[in-house]
Amino acid sequence: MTWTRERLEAVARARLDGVRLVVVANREPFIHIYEGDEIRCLRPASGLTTAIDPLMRACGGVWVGHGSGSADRDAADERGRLAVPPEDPEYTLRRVWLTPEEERGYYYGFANEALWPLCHNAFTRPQFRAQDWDYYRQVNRKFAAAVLDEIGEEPAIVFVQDYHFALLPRMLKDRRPDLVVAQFWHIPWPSRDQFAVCPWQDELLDGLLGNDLLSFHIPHHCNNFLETVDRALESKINREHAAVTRRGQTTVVRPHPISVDPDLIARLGPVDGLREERRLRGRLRLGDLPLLIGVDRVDYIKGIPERLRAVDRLLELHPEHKGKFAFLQIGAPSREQIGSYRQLGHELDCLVEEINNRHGGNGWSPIVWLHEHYNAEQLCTLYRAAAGCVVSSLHDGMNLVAKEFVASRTDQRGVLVLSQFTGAASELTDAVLVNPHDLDELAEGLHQALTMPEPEQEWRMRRMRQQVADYNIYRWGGLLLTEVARFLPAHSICCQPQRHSDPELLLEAHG
Ligand code: GDG
Repeated sequence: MTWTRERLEAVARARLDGVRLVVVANREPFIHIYEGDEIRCLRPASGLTTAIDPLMRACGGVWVGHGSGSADRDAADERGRLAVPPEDPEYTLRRVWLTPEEERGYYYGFANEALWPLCHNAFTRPQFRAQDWDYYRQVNRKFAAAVLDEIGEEPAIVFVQDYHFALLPRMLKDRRPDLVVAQFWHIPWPSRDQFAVCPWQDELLDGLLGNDLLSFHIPHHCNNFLETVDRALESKINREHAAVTRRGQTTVVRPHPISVDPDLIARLGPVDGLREERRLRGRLRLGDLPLLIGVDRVDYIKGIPERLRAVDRLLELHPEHKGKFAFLQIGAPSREQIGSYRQLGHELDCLVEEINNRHGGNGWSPIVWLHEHYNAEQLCTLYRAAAGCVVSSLHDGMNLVAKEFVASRTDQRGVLVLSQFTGAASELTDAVLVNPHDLDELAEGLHQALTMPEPEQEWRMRRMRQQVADYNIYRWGGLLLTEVARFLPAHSICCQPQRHSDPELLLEAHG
């Protein structure tokens, strides 16, 4: 039976029954900014908010996040609270205020210059600064205080998101051992030798072992985590049940591949999609050329330079494509306070100019580079207009762009060229899978996207669409919730998983 929003809502009601759900994520799902004297509400571009927002809409509860917009204080009450989505409220957003020093040290510093490169095999060296680490601890404490304030004396499930809060689970458990705490780590977990270079690995691991449940996208990341703990800390590891016991507390470690809402994506976009496509093509001077597209935050893990060099190589290997297609790269600006991200932006500007100068002419340029944010409707129009979508991440926990592309292709056409180093590659095995470090292989992938016969596009796309429909975001949320609810004391839930009538829940939550 397919997972839907309604089924997730029913599971949430049955499992939570009066127990509060508190989600903690650095990023807020809605951000208020000043434009002149006007306040505008925006939805930030990130895989995490794309994935958790539907879960919150289905379950209700509180989302605790960093209030980072210029008008955020004015749009919230004195405790930093407001009902969201603003036009049709379904849950509460609680904003936590950080000083500029805290944001620099905790977010840009430790989370994004130490943990992010540490966990991704993208050959960018992590920066370990003691001051950033101090801020990371301080901000984790600040969020713990906000969560405890929201919960009061009530029972609650706290669902922590990502690498910004490795210390938070232990802090919560120390204060309230009765809370159920779970965490989803949205990025890969590296090998134990890679993680061991972090000067604070023991504290980070101990913090994470405050969770009752710790979840990653794929089994490989779970195994890496267990091996890291085994090497670094005094603890008891039960391999058969993928569980770690330390200081009298057990943490189970489980894979849950995140996904998207394919029905919502299929409905997204303008009523007259073709007219919108023509308008976009006209504005970008693309004529009727077949399009290859890339959509990413500008981040060194996404393999964007590799992809552009593959366009260059494609034109060397297959000059017959000259003048016959365009590669459209959307790069949403990201983390620009960090030097390596600014540098990447400059590198991309230069690379595009160099490749376009080498191969372009007669009014044609192979690459169109749009270093700006596009809205979700525009992205869907582009996904549908494209002959192929290229995801060439050097390493990626999952990669939701790949799944969004597939979900938007209601016409069963289009080719997905996908890096084998994404979590998505273990599910979307009918994509053209490539090693982004192998320039010729990536270039051949682009060639395949431009030349694949329609019947082959169709059978590959049908199978990938089925996969995304079956393993959608509601399934992710429903199975995680079911698994987390098993940690609630018997009196606070109305039905235990063993008594649930849905066989898929029983099998998957216990399997
Ligand atoms: C992390 C992990 C994991 C991109 N540009 C624009 C825009 N986007 C949206 C996409 C997609 C999201 O941002 C990006 O999601 P990803 O999954 O590709 O990547 P990360 O942000 O790195 O997310 C990743 C994810 O967490 C979830 O667990 O999959 O591995 O790194 O939804 O559509 N959205 C809009 N304008 C843009 O210009 N509106």
